[in-house]
Amino acid sequence: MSASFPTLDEILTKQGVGEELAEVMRTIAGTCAQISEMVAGAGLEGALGLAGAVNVQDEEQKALDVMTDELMSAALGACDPVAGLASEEQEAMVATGRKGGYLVAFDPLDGSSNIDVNVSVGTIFSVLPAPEGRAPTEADFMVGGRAQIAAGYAIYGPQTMLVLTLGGEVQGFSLTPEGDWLLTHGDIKVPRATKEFAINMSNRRHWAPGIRAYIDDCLAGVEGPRGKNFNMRWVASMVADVHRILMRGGVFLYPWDAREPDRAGKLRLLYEGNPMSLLIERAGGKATNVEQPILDVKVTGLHQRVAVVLGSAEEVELASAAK
Ligand code: P6P
Repeated sequence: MSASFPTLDEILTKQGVGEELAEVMRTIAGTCAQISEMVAGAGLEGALGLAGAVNVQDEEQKALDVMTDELMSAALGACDPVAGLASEEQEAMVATGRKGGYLVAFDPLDGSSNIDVNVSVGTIFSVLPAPEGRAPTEADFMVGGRAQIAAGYAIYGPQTMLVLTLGGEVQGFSLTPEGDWLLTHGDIKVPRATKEFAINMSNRRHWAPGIRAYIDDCLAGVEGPRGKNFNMRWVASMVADVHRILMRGGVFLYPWDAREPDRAGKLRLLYEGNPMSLLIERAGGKATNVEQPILDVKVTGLHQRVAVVLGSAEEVELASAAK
């Protein structure tokens, strides 16, 4: 282990997060380390491909979706300060039988459609306060993004990293071969300006006019109204796209589109929009659903969808204001 990088444990102690929250973070970090190993070995263990089932999102589950959900659910279910959990892969929340402490909402393996083609995927988590003196209900998860105590993700890529905020700055921890998380990226900040946007261009005909105009202006480059050329990226793995933006700036858009007007977009508010928006805001960026900051969006369901425009503040402001 490198002597120059502090460990996650040392940071949890230094930041005085309290033993209960520290235990929750250690449980999440330890489980993500196990998932990293599981993902890396999937091809060898025959764990690629479909699980033969469909989840609550009506999406075909990958074998690893099921395996990682079971891992996260078991670990958090056995973590004393956790009173309840909600998973992208499960219809209902799970009460652990304990009271007080914390609730954890998570997407155990985001971007799993990339697993079989060896592209980065990740785990996303959101830690909320649990009600005191009683068992939690589904409504206790619907307190809104600004109530989050902690949030973050693990990215399983060329390096495995854990990027999180405990309410203050955004910190990045790298996983060592020995299974330790070392602070390699302290106080991550998103540059206010960027020349890089991330969107699934194949959906252009379905977008609202404002987003279409914003993207067309980016595509017009130096000859257009923006007066500068843009680059485009789309990994189709939110964790990978958000991580790139935290590392070097950029704007990520998964906007509302006309195909399903009753759904705000594809991404889920509780365990994708809210945790990623907390990270981005704490890193000096912005995150909206075009109409308002995502962290202010009223939560009305565990699997509620939300349109997402997040990243470098200058671009989020322009995209959110475009008519
Ligand atoms: P599309 C992965 O399935 C995911 O939920 C996000 O990680 C990602 O940003 C998005 O969907 C990709 O969606 O429509 O481009 O495949």
